[in-house]
Amino acid sequence: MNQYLSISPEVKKALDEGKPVVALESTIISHGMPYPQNVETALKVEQTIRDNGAVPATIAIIDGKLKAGCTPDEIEYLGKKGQAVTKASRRDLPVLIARGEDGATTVTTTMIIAAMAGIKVFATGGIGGVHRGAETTMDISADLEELAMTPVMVICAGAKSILDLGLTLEYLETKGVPVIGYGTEELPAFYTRHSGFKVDYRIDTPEDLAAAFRAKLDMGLQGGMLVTNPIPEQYSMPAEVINKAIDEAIEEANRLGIRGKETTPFLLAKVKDLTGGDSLASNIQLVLNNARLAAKTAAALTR
Ligand code: PSU
Ligand code: MN
Repeated sequence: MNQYLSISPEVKKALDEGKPVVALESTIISHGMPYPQNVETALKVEQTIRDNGAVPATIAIIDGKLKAGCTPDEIEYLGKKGQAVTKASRRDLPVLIARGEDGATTVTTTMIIAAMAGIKVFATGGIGGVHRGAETTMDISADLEELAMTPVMVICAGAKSILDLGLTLEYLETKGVPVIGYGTEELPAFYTRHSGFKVDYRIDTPEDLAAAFRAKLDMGLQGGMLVTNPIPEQYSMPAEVINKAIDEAIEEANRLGIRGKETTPFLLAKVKDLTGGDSLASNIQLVLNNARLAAKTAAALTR
């Protein structure tokens, strides 16, 4: 185990005893939602994981330590500090760690730290992907490369159509990442259950998700697995409303020349502003829904 990794006592005990553990990211806390809803949601997600029989491990970088398992005080700190916490992807780790700084972990770095700690299942809201216009900007999230190399199952609600969903699926196919629809053959688009794109496989139970991932691990095939879990119908948003907001957000980002790591947080915040509180409420519900599935799947993996 490396000297930079710090596993909380509760998470360490669960892992040692072969109990189910679910990793959670912290970019969604510091950059994905406003304070104090971000902290409330993060704590509620942890509780949901406990209620469904697993131990939550919120992952973050604090004072140059890779944390697998944050305390409620640390979650409060990350939520309150918000955008002032560096959004940390794979390329940010060396300097942040050497300087002893803080970092909010994206899907990429949450997978890296989960794998270091021995955690196999990770629940979040949405993943990064191939951005619209990537054929000229080359803006492709490091999340896709991480899914190709790190053995963690990521349970999300699909990807937002701030991305080019078709190209995102092509990229994942090239990289050999299985894209599973939970109870659906269609890729969900985060706020809505429908995207018009097909997933690779439909799987209907946590046991079958665990079996597929177990087979991948047993074969020694590198990389993770992407599970897309549609937002519950009653919390989904009308497609016209959300798509209009996304188109407007992308236009504004282009007009302002937003680039690089700022693009995703800018688009997410803009979409939230344009749709009032509605998108935030949906966002919270879909994360809770993913936490429930992740806890059950982590439990099935330990059997
Ligand atoms: N997409 C969302 N919500 C999020 C993110 C993406 O719908 O919170 C965050 C995640 O942490 C994801 C990161 O890993 O943004 C991707 O950023 P980028 O596109 O810069 O790789
Ligand atoms: Mn990017």
